[in-house]
Parts: sequence; C-alpha cells; structure tokens
Amino acid sequence: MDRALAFVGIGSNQGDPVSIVREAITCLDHIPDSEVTKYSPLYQSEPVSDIPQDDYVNAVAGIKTSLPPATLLLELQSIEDAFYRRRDPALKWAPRTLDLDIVLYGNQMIDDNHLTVPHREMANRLFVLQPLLDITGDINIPGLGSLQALIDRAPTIEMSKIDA
Ligand code: A4P
Ligand code: MG
Repeated sequence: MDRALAFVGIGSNQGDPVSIVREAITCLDHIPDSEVTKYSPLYQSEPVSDIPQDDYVNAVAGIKTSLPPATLLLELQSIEDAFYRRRDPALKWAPRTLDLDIVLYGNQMIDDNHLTVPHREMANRLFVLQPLLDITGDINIPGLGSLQALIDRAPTIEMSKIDA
C-alpha cells in the first residue's frame, strides 16, 4: 500500500512537558500502519497566545503512514485524550497537556471542516518551522513556498534547543 510522509507538530506546556513530548513520539510510532521515521530536537519556546501561560516544549516528528489524513487526525486526537487533554472550545490557544497537529501530509493541500493541511498557522510559528527544517532541510511547502523563506519571515520568538 502507498505510504505518505506526514509531519506532526507536538506541543506541551503542562505537567512534565519534556517527558510528555518524548512519550508522545513513542505513541506516534505505535499508530497502526505508521512509523516515526525522524524526529526533531526538542525546543523550549515562548507561548504564542494572549493567555499568560508557561513556556512550551515543541518538536516535529516525521511519520510514514498508510492512514488517510482524517484517520491520522483521529489517531492523534486519541493520543491527546490519553494524556488527559481537556478541550474547551471557549479557550483558544489555552495551555494544554499535549497538542498534536498535522503540519504536512505529503504534498497534499486539504481544507475541510475538520482538517486544514498545511496547518493554517504554520507560517507564523517558528516553533513548528524550525524543528521541521531540522529534519527535512529546506523543502517546498504546498501553497506556501520555501520553508527557509517562511522561517526568514516568521515572527521572532524566544526559543532554545533542549539538551538530549
Ligand atoms: N484541525 C484543523 N486542521 C488541523 C490540523 N492540521 N491538525 C482541527 C490538527 N487539527 C486540525 O484543534 C481544534 C480542531 O482543529 C480539531 O478538532 C481539528 O479538527 P484542537 O487541537 O482541539 O484545538 P487547539 O489546539 O486549541 O487549536 P489549534 O488550532 O490546534 O491550536 P494551535 O494552532 O495548535 O495553537 N505557543 C508555543 N510556543 N508552542 C505551541 O505549541 N500551541 C498553541 C496552540 C498556541 N501557542 C503555542 C503553541
Ligand atoms: Mg491542535
């Protein structure tokens, strides 16, 4: 069966974010018909939000999968749920135990009620762009162009690599 290379953005800023992000990478590798092929260093990053909250730990994982995008999204949500994330639609960009987003799914562009790929905020988020660059080098992002050019234009935030 054809397998796509997808990239998943991982973020956590509650509990023990470093352990949560590492465990999340293991969980991603256990998704059916999927395997993690690469993952980035972990970064500590300043929150991008109007709500005061702790710094995040962020990373990006590359995952080879034969699951279609909508099924992959359901798998990511069930991993989030396993980390006791409570979803409150009234609180946009609120602190979270674990957030897993589909950043890219092959070269596909998707825009339906449940899923927008490439992730709609990625161009504004150095905490996604930099770890993606770490594992892919400069690539073309469908509809957005060169990853390096996006990084050069993205709003600057405080961000530092966490030692392994
Ligand atoms: N959805 C649409 N497209 C996607 C996609 N590509 N991947 C829908 C995942 N989900 C996608 O998501 C709400 C709905 O988005 C889902 O039901 C899905 O159908 P959610 O995870 O419940 O809500 P959310 O996380 O609050 O929204 P969102 O848009 O994922 O928030 P973001 O954009 O992830 O922002 N600052 C730092 N430094 N680091 C961070 O990681 N994260 C956020 C969260 C804010 N500030 C941050 C960080
Ligand atoms: Mg999300």
